[in-house]
Order: sequence, then structure tokens, then C-alpha cells
Amino acid sequence: MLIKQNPNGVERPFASEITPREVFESRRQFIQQLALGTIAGSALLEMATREAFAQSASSQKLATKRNATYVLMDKPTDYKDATGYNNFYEFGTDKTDPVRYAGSLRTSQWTVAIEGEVNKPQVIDIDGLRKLAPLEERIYRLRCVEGWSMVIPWVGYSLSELIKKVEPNGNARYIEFTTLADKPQMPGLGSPVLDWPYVEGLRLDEAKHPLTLLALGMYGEVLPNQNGAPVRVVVPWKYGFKSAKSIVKIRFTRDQPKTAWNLAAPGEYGFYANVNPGVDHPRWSQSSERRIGEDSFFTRKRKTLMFNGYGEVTSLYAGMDLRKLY
Ligand SMILES: Nc1nc2c(c(=O)[nH]1)N[C@H]1C(S)=C(S)[C@@H](COP(=O)(O)O)O[C@H]1N2
Ligand SMILES: [Mo]
Repeated sequence: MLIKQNPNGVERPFASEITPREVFESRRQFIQQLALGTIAGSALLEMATREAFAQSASSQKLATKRNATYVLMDKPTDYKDATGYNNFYEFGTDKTDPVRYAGSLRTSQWTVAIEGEVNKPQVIDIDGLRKLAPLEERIYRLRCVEGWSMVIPWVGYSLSELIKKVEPNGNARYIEFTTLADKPQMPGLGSPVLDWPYVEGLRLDEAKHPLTLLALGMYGEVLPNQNGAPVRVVVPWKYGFKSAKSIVKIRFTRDQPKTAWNLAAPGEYGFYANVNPGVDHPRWSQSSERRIGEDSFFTRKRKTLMFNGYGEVTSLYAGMDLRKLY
């Protein structure tokens, strides 16, 4: 990815990312209370969302039930960081471009076409997707290949619910996601940084893994445009670029689909893109990460965990050399 470095090579935090001591103290207390079990899960969600509602009074709330299987000890990233520091190259390559320019994305009348090796190809609208399965809240870590991470309470359900409904046939081995590419709505398409549209893909067993989320919201509300409204996937054990935003097409295929970042730089971004602290990016180490919001000058980086800490996916890769198939 396009990583900008300061001339002196030192990465400096934004002023807004330096946490005042009171905030740090209250966070520490929060973690302690969490460890003692004195904060209930719903309170956790409430704390995460309070700021969200304050920020966007017009945003639409989604009725969800928290899935207790996917709760983390990590404090959710502040809403303003999760929605203000983004990669969504269709709106520009700077981290603040998506929040500034994604307002032009029209998310009403949105449909997703399901095609390819399925018995029941169909076009589903967002209302249909919202009703397809009960909406759950799941708190996932997201690790960007660039070396930063966030903790986001998503709203959605396992992609496997949708996969069941469309009935893949015996030829289906992979699944391809295509993002909207519409120049009038997306100023970043004027730049040749990627081959548009943004495409991503998963092996079918990865797509069916319960962790793979079809996300329709975050922080209890519909997805903000800059986070991939109105529908995206979230694959938490893979680098963030696998989690395609603003999806308009899902295609089931026999052959491994091409993917946007692999096309742009095959030596840097593989098809699998599993988070792996043991395999460095050719231009930087992947062994640690900075958690957005806690990365003050004095905060140590966190160790990156194999599969981003989601060890339950290990068996999907039995017998594969994950150094070669990065
Ligand atoms: N369509 C599209 N999807 C995308 C991207 C993009 O540029 N375009 N960036 C990816 C990258 S690199 C990351 S890290 C995540 C960021 O998701 P977030 O902004 O919701 O945290 O989105 C991924 N999905
Ligand atoms: Mo990323």
C-alpha cells in the first residue's frame, strides 16, 4: 500500500491520537472492571455507541443481539477513529479522504447480484439482506496490512447464511466480491492506483467459516459510507484489504478469482493474506502493530498474533505452506 513516511523515518502520532491521562486512567479502570465482570456486555456496547449517536444524530439504528462468542477484552476503537481513519481508495488514498468524500455515495436502492456457480442466482436488496438472518453484534479486531489495527463492533451475520440460501453447486470453489465502481460517486476512481472495480475473493470454505461476517452496520447503526455502506464483508483473520466494502456483486467460481491488490503488487499482496507475524511484507515487518487510538508516542506497539488471534481457522490451512501462500 502507499505508505508515507516522515523524512526522518519516525512515525509520529497525530495530536488527536495522544491520549490524555484522564482518558487513559478511565480506560484502565474500564479494563479492570471488564476483567472483574462488573461491566455487562450491553454496557460495553453502550459505551462504544454513545459517542456514535452524538456524532451522527441522523444515522439509523439497527436492532441487534450481541453474539457472546465474539466479544473481546480489547476496548472498542472510538467511533470517530473508526469512521475518520479509513482505507477506501475509491474515495482517495489519504486516510481522511473517505470521511471527507464518501458523502457522495448513494446507498438507497442498492442491490447485490449473486451469480455464478449457484442453483439460485438472484438479486437481493438491502432490506432483503437485513431480513435474511438475525442481525448480531460482533466485536472483531481488524488488522490492516499497513501495520495498524482497530477493534470494531460490527452488525451483521455469518456470510454462510447467505451462501446457504443461494445453494452453491458442485463447481463452486471460490467466491468473488465486487465493489461498486461509479465515477460520479467515487472521486478516487480517477486515479489509476488500482484496477477498478475493487475485487476480492475467498476460498469457499473460508467464506463459509462462521467468523466471516456479512456486515450491514457498526456501533449499532447502519454502516457509515466510509466504512463500506450499505454492505461489506469482514474477514477478521486476514489483512483488512480482504474485507471488501460497498459490495454490488458476489460471484461463485471454479477458479481462484483475481483480486485488486494482488493484481497491483503480486509480490506484496497474496490471495490468502492471512495475518501472519512470521511473514514480513517485502517493505516492512508484520510482527507488531499500532492500535489506532492508543498509539501515543509513549505507547508500545502490540504484538501481532497469528491469524490476528483467530486460531480457530488454523485447520482451514492444514498442509499449506503459509510462507509461500501468503
Ligand atoms: N472497496 C474497497 N474496500 C476496501 C478497501 C478499499 O480501498 N476499497 N480498503 C481495504 C483496507 S486496506 C482496509 S484496512 C479496510 C478498512 O476498513 P475500515 O475503513 O472499515 O476500517 O477496508 C478494506 N476494504
Ligand atoms: Mo488495509
